[in-house]
Amino acid sequence: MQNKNLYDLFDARFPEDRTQTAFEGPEIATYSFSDISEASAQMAHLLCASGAEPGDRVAVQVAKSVEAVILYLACLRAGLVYLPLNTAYKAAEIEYFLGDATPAIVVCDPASLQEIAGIAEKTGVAKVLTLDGEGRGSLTDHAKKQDTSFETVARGADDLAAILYTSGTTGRSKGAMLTHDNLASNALSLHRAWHFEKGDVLLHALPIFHVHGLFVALHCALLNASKVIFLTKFDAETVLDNLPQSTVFMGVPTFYVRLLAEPGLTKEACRNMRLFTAGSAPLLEETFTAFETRTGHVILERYGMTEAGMITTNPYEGARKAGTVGFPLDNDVRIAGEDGKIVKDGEIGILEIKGPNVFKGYWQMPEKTAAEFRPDGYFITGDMCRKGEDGYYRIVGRSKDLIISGGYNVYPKEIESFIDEMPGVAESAVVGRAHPDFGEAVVAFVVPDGTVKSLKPADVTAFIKEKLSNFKVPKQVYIVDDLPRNTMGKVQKNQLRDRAMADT
Ligand code: MCA
Ligand code: AMP
Repeated sequence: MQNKNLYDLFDARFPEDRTQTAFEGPEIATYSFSDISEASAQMAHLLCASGAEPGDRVAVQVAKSVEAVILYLACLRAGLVYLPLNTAYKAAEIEYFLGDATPAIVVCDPASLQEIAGIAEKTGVAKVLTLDGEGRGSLTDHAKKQDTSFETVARGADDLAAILYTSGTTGRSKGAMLTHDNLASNALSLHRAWHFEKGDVLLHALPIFHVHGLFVALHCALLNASKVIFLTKFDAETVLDNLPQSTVFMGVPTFYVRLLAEPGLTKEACRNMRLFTAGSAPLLEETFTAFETRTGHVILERYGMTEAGMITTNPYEGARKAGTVGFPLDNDVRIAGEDGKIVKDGEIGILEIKGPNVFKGYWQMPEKTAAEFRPDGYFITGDMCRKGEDGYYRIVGRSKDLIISGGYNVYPKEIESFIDEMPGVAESAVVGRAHPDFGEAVVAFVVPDGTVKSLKPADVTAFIKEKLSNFKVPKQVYIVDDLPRNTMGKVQKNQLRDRAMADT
């Protein structure tokens, strides 16, 4: 077997002088490339000594820190499958992920140790380790005692490197299985497409439990042996303070909306910048234009999804067009109708893709996997797309019932099912409404069943907040007598969206 371990690809590109800085930032210590390789070796030893064997999953729900990045690299080195979890997830959500993925180890914040240990016991996870936002916890305490060299475990191209859960339009979340080759091929494509060059400094403000912050941003920097200015969270002022020392910045549209609200966003602040990229949700044309006017920089919008990494990108050289996602990266794309028939150029259809970046399938869900692939191997993205006469692809909507709020995906079905279980509720419908900061906001329409006296919007919000992640909590709840339905009995979500919009 030819070794395709992704870590080895990074390691081969680390600078000859490993004392060079890999990570630094206003809230963190400075880490050299040798710090990264030694600490990841120590953690890899610890994970193995804790009983994990190649192919085992390591579930991780921790605050953003360089140690969390090192943990990811340690998992790659030990041939383990990294399973990052959004820090917003609450106990019930975590229980599902642990039960489904059956990891050998779970790493959590020390503050949630008691709760996670309880869930781990219930779901049969053998080992729980802790890591806080400052890099402290039993993980690093024990790792420090381990050897600083580790022979990276050989992996085949098709072996799993990570599982990332994506919510589903129906039923529970699905774990997208990503192989070493999926991640490596996409990272190399982006590194090339975005012209990463010697001396680039990446300003990193994204969370590291999703594809955008973990793979798109970090992989480009690691492949380039670039210094990363690593911010522990997005804060517009901190980003502006660090822009003059940076050359590349990647963000979701909300980041750009918030940066534009800062008077400090000027051409001068961006004087050393080479590239701003945006994605995870549609970038509004007004944001694109305002950013260019203020900074002189044209944001490069790209499009992707958890199951495939990045799929298309606007060109680095050549026109970057607002409202478009550019051209396919190193994957084949086609636009087809629901029936699978390819539509004519210029017509709207669903984007289908095939290539080395496309995932291996959903973890232990062969039927769901099969349902999302065409017989000839194309994956059905569920995104409505149109190829313009200029050859640029445009994402014009979604065939899947999905809301993207500040770059986080929210599936209405999950929230509706949850609200429907609330005492006093007959049924509910959840839709997205345009939101100036988050792009889209979650809004719920709730029909009471009359068993609870005067059910209020705040009751519904409180009920959801207790059990589901904050970003899934509706920004507005309407209590209504009934839901509009068509003759087939299907809820008319467009009418609900119009009603919610009329209120803004
Ligand atoms: C926080 N809140 C949100 C969101 N984030 N509500 C809706 N949508 C959100 N995205 C809640 C908070 O919990 C809080 O609720 C209230 O809204 C206000 O929070 P605020 O302080 O404004 O939020 P924040 O902490 O500043 O976070 C906003 C953020 C963050 C920085 C935009 O959401 C973020 O980092 N988003 C990036 C997501 C991302 O990386 N997506 C990539 C996925 P309360 O007041 O009740 O506490 S990868 C992907 O999509 C594909 C592959 C791709 O193409 O990249
Ligand atoms: P996720 O499931 O978190 O990987 O989110 C992937 C989804 O985000 C895609 O299927 C698209 O619907 C959406 N998305 C990502 N980038 C863009 C973009 N540039 N424009 C429009 N939608 C996007």
